[in-house]
Amino acid sequence: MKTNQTLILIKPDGLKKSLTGNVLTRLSETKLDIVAAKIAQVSKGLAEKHYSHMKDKPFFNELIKYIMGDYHKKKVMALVYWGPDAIKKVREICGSTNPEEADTVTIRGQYGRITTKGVYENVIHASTNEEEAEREIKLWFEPNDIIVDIYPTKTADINKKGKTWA
Ligand code: IDP
Ligand code: MG
Repeated sequence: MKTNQTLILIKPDGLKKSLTGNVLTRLSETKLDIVAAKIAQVSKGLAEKHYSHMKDKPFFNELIKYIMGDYHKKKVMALVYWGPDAIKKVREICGSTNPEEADTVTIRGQYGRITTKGVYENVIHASTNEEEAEREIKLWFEPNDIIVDIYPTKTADINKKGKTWA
């Protein structure tokens, strides 16, 4: 087992449906540590960076609107979970991308749906592998927001406080 970290987003449909508590309770089954958490509003720039690997998909524009909260609430909850096999354990409890194919006891199987426009409203995002986790965690969080040292940092120039990603 390898200790690693993963970015989790409770997406706008999860917040709109008051599923935050349910999702966090399901995630606690993993016995991982929460090492960062915040509520954030997703700008177009952040949304497009987060989903940059999807930009050629026919549903890309809908996906950007979805994660920005155009259809629900304009906020997401972002978290970093850390511990043995964090990436794998969290993906397992999330279930398959398509909420109708996801095992019914997973978070996406329990709470997700497909809209008439064909968007998978699947409640939760979780990083797929270590490279994706690193890119995403650095996109969503500053080093000082995370209570463990997971990636190398450098001290920012004297005009700025704190650390930045090295
Ligand atoms: P993942 O979230 O399970 O890692 P990705 O392939 O990275 O799945 O897709 C990112 C997000 O894009 C999904 O969570 C879902 O919201 C949306 N998505 C993925 N594939 C489809 C599709 O075929 N139709 C509609 N939406 C999709
Ligand atoms: Mg993905």
